Amino acid sequence: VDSTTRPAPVTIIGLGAMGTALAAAFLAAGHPTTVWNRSPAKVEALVARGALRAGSAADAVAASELVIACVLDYPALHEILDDAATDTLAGRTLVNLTNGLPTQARDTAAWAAKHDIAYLDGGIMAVPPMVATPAAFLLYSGPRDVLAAHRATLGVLGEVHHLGEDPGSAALHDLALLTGMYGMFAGILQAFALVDSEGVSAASLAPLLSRWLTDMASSVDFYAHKIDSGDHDSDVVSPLAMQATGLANLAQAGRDQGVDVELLAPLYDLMRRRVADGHGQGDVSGLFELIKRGSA
Ligand code: FVH
Repeated sequence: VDSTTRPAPVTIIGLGAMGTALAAAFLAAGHPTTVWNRSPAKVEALVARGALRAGSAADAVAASELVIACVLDYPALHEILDDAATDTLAGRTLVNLTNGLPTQARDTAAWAAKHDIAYLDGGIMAVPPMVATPAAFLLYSGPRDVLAAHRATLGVLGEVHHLGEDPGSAALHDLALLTGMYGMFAGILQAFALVDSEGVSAASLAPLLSRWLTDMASSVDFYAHKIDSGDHDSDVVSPLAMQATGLANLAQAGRDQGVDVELLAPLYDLMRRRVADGHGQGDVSGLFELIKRGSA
């Protein structure tokens, strides 16, 4: 907001861990902030910090031109908005930061268009304590002019990334980023279990694991280039056959120690198939060719 503009009013629907963090961020930035939650008790702490209490979802919607919803899932969103609040939303902007499927985002955009509601779909790439810090970024998709009109306000929450006019695009990218994150979580937990089997604490492995994963994050750009070019067999630093042997060792070590290694079993199977297809000297990025065919 520039010095001539007062912070715009904003309504937050859904005060779980994330909705509460969003509302707190707007309050801290001086925005008149109206809040509503299915379980009314969750509004109290925010009201004590200056938030305006709405008696119903429709009242919350009526309080601001910009309405931000962040609830568990799309069925919850529609449960809240479809009856009481739809008419009130007409002529306003709904920014939906609820996690969901691209198809749900597109269906909700169609519902919004039918009711004259300007609609942006979004994904929050932050956990609640990161909201409104430089580490937070949010993905949006939907009409460019709608985002432009509210960019300054939405910028309070974190860096704004517009992924195009297709309303499903933010959800698609959100799910892709979460896919990468959960793959990493699986590896982290498996690593801790392996050292635990020999009495090594998680805390003592953590600095080494953290450093290694940070170094290996450069694989994202390295593999992206190979995947986009379709060439997995040139400029190979770590051939797949060698990696398959290493992966077999870590699976065997786990089994020897009584650790459940099933999380990594599908990856090992993919590697074996790719090697059997004649790509043993190719890169691990080549597994993408098996995964994308859905033949895994
Ligand atoms: N918290 C996180 O780390 C992640 C970060 C990235 C984005 N996600 C997504 O944000 C959405 C909300 O997540 P949350 O952390 O706020 O989730 P909860 O604390 O579990 O709160 C859920 C809220 O949804 C309300 N709710 C659930 N079902 C209904 C329903 N049928 N009707 C009305 N409201 C409903 C719930 O209300 P209540 O239980 O307090 O009455 C909370 O307000 C989510 O999509 C994450 O994937 C968070």
